[in-house]
Amino acid sequence: MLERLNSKSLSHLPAGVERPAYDRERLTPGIVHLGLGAFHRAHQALVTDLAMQASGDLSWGILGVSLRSPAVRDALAPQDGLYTLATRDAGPDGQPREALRVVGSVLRVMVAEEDPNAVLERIAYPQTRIVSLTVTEKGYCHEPASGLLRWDDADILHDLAHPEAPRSAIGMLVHGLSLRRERGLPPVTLLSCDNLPSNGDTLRKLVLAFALRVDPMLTAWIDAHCTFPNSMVDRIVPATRDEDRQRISERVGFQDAWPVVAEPYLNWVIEDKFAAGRPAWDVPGGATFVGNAAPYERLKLRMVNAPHSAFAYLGAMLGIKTNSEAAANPGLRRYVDTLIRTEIAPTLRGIPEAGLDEYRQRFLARVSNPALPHLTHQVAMDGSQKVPPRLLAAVRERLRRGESIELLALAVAAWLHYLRGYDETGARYAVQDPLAAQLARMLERAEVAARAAAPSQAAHRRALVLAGYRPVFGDLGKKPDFVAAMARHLETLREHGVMRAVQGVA
Ligand code: CS2
Repeated sequence: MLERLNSKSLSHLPAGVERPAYDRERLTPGIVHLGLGAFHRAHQALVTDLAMQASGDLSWGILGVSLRSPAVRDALAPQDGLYTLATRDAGPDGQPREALRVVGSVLRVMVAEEDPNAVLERIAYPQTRIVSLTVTEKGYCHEPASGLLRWDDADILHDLAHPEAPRSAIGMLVHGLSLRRERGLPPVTLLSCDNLPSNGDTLRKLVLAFALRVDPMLTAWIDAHCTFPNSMVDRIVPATRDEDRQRISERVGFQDAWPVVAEPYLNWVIEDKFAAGRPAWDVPGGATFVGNAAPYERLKLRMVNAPHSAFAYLGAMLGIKTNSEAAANPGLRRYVDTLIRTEIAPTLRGIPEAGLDEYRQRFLARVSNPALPHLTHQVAMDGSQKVPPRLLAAVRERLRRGESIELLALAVAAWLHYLRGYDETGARYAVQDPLAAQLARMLERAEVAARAAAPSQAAHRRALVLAGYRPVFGDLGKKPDFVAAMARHLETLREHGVMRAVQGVA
């Protein structure tokens, strides 16, 4: 039985394992991070660790917050916040290779549900200068189609009524900022690192909308003093499996209850708009600062996330477990490659064709990484939040220009088809989505409408109901070309399956 990884282990790690070269005893907290999942620990926590090591400025320790689950806290508390980041790919011989670094930037993990007040106090702590977030798309409690805060969301309603014990990230930020203002403390930077278009601007709008219901003076203070840089993060980070825990612990020589596994590629682009300073994140292997991150986000959502979702839905329907297996299926790969070249890349005006081509090839190589089992169902989850920014934004633009949406529409139809909850092998799975109940009702209504229609009209009626679901599709349900494409693709998927559907378009 291996000893548990903790501060004392650092000087006993095997030679090949990188570790923080600074004195962790001297670390002080500067960042509160909401959503301490694998994604954060594979980028921001790592780059903060590298930045503190390179600059010697140890005032950027991270106080991590898990919103609900105590699991990460329970894993990392006995480890003094330490964990291993393993970056994996296949070497030239095709065999997996893996580089390890024990990351030292996380000081402590808190669980908001257990003690929301402790989180508010930390946001309102004098030394806190950045509050960052990776709470996934659904964590913003906004309607995907319109970007507006969902005032009917149970957590948002709760947080308006209970300022002392918020549950949502938005409630936590606003009530924490309110305390800062009351105490006369300086403003902070609110940094979203989630996969949303203009994530900083989106967060700003949601925070200001909520704050307006709390106190108009607070809204004015936040607006005048806090900053919300947009950022884009690109790194594939699958969920950690037990075999990763075991292999990594053995290699590190200490038991690590929750290491994180990622691809070697990392691209983090941030707008340099910080209200109260920032770590020297622009270290080698770290972030790039730019004036405007929106074009990078658009590029990434469309050239990485859209095809990722396409592989995930179509692959999952074929009963394929991982994205790399989906990308190895010649029919799926041809379809996704054609989708990127003919319908996605042309929407990214202003970027040279050669650059887009390189981006496409790199994405296909990354998703094919055989040493990184990333489950199709992991990428497939939360489709109601992911499909609008990844696929529907491009659909809208192309329709406006009178351009074909045939391939994009197949990826959207694949999501709707996925919602049925069983694949082509007959295996059932749970649809994980914050709007799962509403989506299930929508599917039911669509089937009722299809059954009530004449046989030649059934597919169209079904598509009308589905595309009419406004929280996801907005006004697209009123576009005849879109509804017709949904009807056609859904019919092929239902009657003939995924392979016929992809062969029909690419
Ligand atoms: C994936 C992303 O789970 C998903 O929806 O598409 O998490 C993807 O791996 C990252 O955005 C890559 O940067």
